[in-house]
Formats: sequence, structure tokens, C-alpha cells
Amino acid sequence: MAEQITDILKHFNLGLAPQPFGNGHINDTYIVPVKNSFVLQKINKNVFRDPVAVMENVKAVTDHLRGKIVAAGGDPTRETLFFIDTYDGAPYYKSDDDEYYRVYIYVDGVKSFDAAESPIQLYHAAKAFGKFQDMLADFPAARLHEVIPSFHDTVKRFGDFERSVAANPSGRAGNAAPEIAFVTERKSDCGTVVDALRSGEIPMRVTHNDTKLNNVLLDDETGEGVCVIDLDTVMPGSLLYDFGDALRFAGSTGAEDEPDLSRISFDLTNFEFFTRGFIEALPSITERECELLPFSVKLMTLECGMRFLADYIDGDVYFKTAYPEHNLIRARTQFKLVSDIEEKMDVMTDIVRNCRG
Ligand code: ADP
Ligand code: GN1
Ligand code: MG
Repeated sequence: MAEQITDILKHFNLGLAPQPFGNGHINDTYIVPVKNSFVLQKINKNVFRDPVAVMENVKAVTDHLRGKIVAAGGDPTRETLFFIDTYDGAPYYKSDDDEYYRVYIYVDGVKSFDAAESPIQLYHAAKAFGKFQDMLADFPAARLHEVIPSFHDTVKRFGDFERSVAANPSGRAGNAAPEIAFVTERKSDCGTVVDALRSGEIPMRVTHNDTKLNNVLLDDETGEGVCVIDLDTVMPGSLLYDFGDALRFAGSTGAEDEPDLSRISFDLTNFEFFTRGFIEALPSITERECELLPFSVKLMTLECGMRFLADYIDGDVYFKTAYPEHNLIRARTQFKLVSDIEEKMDVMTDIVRNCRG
């Protein structure tokens, strides 16, 4: 593996510039100065059918962000992903076995978190996600490819879910009758956000679409958000996708795959801190978007649970799993959260109102 990676790296212009070094009379001596570490990623072709389109999106978005960061006096190698081109001038390398690789600068002095350690961390993460969207407000959305069509179209996701249940390719649907019923009872929720987008009731924006807490890097010293990463799903969408998905993950008191459901509930303090940061960073948020913020958390959680459940029934073909029931366990945590959010919806509405001031 290490040998294969070394071969792949040879194609990227990492800017290594050896210089003759010292005054020895015997050996040939060079110094190779290195400013950064690098991250190498192989793009998942099962999820991203058109990796070239993904890289076109990611390049266009990071170029746009870089312009804004430089104009604000920020550090363009830290505050957005900085991709390294190959010697052919492409932001990716396609290997002989048709795999796509990319390299970008590793951001030092930061951490990403799989679970919130404190509410203030969520305030900072929310500000970073909100600012990300704000900086892309003037990006020409029509330039973006829809790399995963209808990614957060919950009506379409519900249709996919129903088809999985009907086809039942793994024969597992019978193990998940209560979970299937839970989703079916909430069919009428699925259209709220896509319908509002279609009617123009809420604006179409450029959104991240995968705002898990571990997709933002927080500064080791200040705790503030430094860089939003994992940009593969950046596409036109609703601000509610990013807000709802972030809280689906970071608002939970337990891990996405916690088997003990008594440890899963929706944390209102985390909700409040995240909401405050997000609204502060996105002054252009509209009245209707604000009204729908609490509902978006329920909807995105339901959508994700329905995707986990469909994948369980499909035989674990999409999400990486560590054991056979993994996707079912994940679906159950999401549905436990949905129930809890339903009970807390009024309080969440009051919190949004307070945060708006
Ligand atoms: P995935 O789509 O599999 O979630 P990511 O692009 O989010 O892939 O990368 C996986 C993890 O690698 C991130 O959650 C983060 O912890 C770490 N990571 C990725 N890029 C950087 C970076 N530039 N600097 C520091 N850590 C990074
Ligand atoms: C995937 O790549 P990652 O782990 O950040 C998924 C998200 C889901 C999430 C659930 C492209 O995100 O949509 O919400 O898992 N990404 C894709 O944990 O499907
Ligand atoms: Mg990620």
C-alpha cells in the first residue's frame, strides 16, 4: 500500500525543491524544505459516480472561497482546502486502474470532533458552517454539477426507501417492521422543505450538504472554526439542509451508532449554542427559514435514519459498516432523536426566537 501511494504521489507537484546544501567535500548534500504535511484521498466512486465533476465543483468552490479569504486578510492555505495540482495541471490523478486521487494541504494545529465536547464548540462550528454559506452567497450556483442528484430531496429519499422495502433484496425488512412503520407514519413531513424551495418560499443557496461536526476543523488554541472540509457534496440547496444535518449529529447526546437507546436524546443546550452561531454568521437568513429551523432538524434526522434503514434492507451497499446490524442500529438512534425532537419542537421554536433577538 505505502509503495502504491508513493507512486501516486509522484504525479502531484508538491513543490519539493531540493537545494545543494553545506560545504562538504565528500558527499552530495541537499536540503528539501517542506512547509506542510499533505492529505491524500481516494475518491469513493461508488458514492460519487463522476469524480471529475466532483473535483470541478470542489475546485471552483475553494477558488471562490480563497478569493474571499485573501481579501479579508486570512490564510488561504488554512481557511479552506488547498488542492495540489498534478504535473499535468489537474487537481486529481487518475490511476491505471481508473481510481481518482487528490492531494491537499493538511491543516495544522486543529482538530475535528466526532462528538461535541462542550456547547461552545458547537457555537464555533456553527459560525464556521454559517460563514461558509455566507461566503458562497455570490457564487454562481448554476456552475455546480449535481454530483449526487436529489441528495437532500426527502420526497425522493422516501420513494427510494419504499422501493427498498418492497424489493427487500437482503430479506432483512422483516427485522425492521417497527422502524419501517415509524418512517411511513411521517411521510407527510418529507415534502415541506423541497416544496418551499420549489415555490420560492425559501431561497436556493449554495450549501455544504454534509455538515457533520467532524467536517469542520477547530483551532487547538482558540477553539474557533478554521476550515470547513469534505466539500464533495457542495451543491445548490437549502440552508435548512446544513442546519438540520449539523444538529442531527451534534445535537445528539450519543453516537450515531449507540446501541443503548436510553443514552440518545436531543440536547437543547447544544441546539441553542449552534443556532446562535449559525444565525450570527448568516445575517441574510429569512423569516421563513428561521421558522423552519427546528423542523429542519427533525426532517434531516428522519431522512438520515431512512437512508440508514434503506441501506440495511439493501444489504449494506452504501455506508461503511463494521458489523451486520450496524445500519439498523444507526437508523434506530435517528428515530429515537426524531421522537425526542417532536416533543421538544415548541421549546426549540422559542430558542430560535430568542437567538434572533
Ligand atoms: P469523509 O468523506 O470520508 O468523511 P473527509 O474529507 O471528511 O472524508 O476526511 C476524513 C477525516 O480526515 C476528517 O473528518 C478529518 O478528521 C480529517 N481531515 C481531512 N482533511 C483534513 C485536513 N486538511 N486537515 C486536518 N484533518 C483533516
Ligand atoms: C456520510 O462522508 P461522511 O461520513 O461525512 C454521508 C452523509 C450522511 C453521513 C451519516 C456523501 O457522510 O450524507 O449524513 O454519512 N455522505 C454521503 O453519518 O452520502
Ligand atoms: Mg467527512
